[in-house]
Amino acid sequence: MARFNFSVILILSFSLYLFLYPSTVSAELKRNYYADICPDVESIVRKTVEKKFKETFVTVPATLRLFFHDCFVEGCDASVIVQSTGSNKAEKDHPDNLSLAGDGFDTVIRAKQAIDEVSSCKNKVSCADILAMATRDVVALSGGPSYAVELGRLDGLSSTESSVDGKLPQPTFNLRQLNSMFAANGLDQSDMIALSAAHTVGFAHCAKFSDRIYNYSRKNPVDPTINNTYVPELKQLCPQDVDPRIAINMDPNTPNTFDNVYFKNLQQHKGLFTSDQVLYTDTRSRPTVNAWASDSDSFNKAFIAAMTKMGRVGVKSGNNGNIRHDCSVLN
Ligand code: HEM
Ligand SMILES: *[C@@H]1O[C@H](CO)[C@@H](O)[C@H](O)[C@H]1NC(C)=O
Ligand SMILES: *[C@@H]1O[C@H](CO)[C@@H](O)[C@H](O)[C@H]1NC(C)=O
Ligand SMILES: CC(=O)N[C@H]1CO[C@H](CO)[C@@H](O)[C@@H]1O
Repeated sequence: MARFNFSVILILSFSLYLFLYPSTVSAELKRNYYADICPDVESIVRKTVEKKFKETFVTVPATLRLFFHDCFVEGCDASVIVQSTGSNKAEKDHPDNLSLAGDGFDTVIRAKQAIDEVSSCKNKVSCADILAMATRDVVALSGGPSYAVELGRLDGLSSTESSVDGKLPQPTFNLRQLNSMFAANGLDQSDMIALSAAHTVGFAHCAKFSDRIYNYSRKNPVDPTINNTYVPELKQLCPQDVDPRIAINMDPNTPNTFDNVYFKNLQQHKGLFTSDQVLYTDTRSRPTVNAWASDSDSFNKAFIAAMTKMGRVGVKSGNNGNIRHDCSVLN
């Protein structure tokens, strides 16, 4: 009887293991994946990104956010880059993608072109890896840490608008909601806080936070966790009848530098979204915010670790992926 129970437990736990395995473990990535296939790939991508960065700073936030949205929806498989076709609305047409600025897409398309000009590299480097490398490069170009990026992802075989539903965090989220959505991607609270600091660069449309300054609650029209001196500045940049296309800097102090000022802003109650400010307001995450506000080296280390972990989410291999000939079109 005892032995019978034991084997039942073994079988049950093995089935549970098989059930959990695909979502928690991704294909092996490695740093020198293209060493024999396309040895110069990283410098080719970097040159493209540098050129694009000189043309427009938006390259930085656009590429960084694109990578995040790619990884959180169906894994880091460049499915976010696919264009909709007549019959299929792709991920990028979901309302949550709004302001996935064209410059992020363009960066990947241009790098792919440059790579494919080298005959030995042609159609050997995945769009998903190009986006991962370009993201590393934009972070470094804007003053953030540089890191060795893991490679070996394949491109996904599908991209649908409906797959985005419920996969991306909303700017109104509280700590519990943020933690649960990041945990679903294998990322813990520290990773979540480190990655949120991506809001040290880039822009937000007024509608994403205007409730915080005009329509917070019945009793209080203004969110009391916003700095008193910041409220009038925000109201001036985003009047109630503002053109919906207007977007403002998320980091009011150093908007064009990837730095830990994001955390200093939170300490001064200048986080733009509820989901930013809550990291300081909630005492369960505040110690991490304080630590990284005063120590940029430890923030940089945490950011690299979290980006590397995010880059492993839902990676495709074998029959689950391929290498796209055109990043915006499924093969
Ligand atoms: C923690 C939960 C997060 C929420 C709720 C959130 C939400 C948002 C929202 C609402 C915007 C403004 C979009 C617009 O107005 O068009 C934005 C912009 C941005 N987000 Fe996040 N985000 C989160 C995490 C992240 C992460 C993890 C990254 C990257 C690692 C990231 C990178 C960016 C960047 C770079 C921008 C600026 C985009 C641009 O200027 O084109 N965000 N985010
Ligand atoms: C204010 O918020 C409430 C509840 O969220 C909403 O129903 C209402 O339309 C908002 N009003 C304005 C002016 O945005
Ligand atoms: C509000 O911001 C100012 C600087 O603009 C800062 O001196 C002050 O401490 C902040 N107030 C709070 C409550 O964080
Ligand atoms: C860059 C991009 O493709 N943006 C699209 C995001 O989704 C909206 C609709 O929800 C489209 O209008 C945008 O063109």
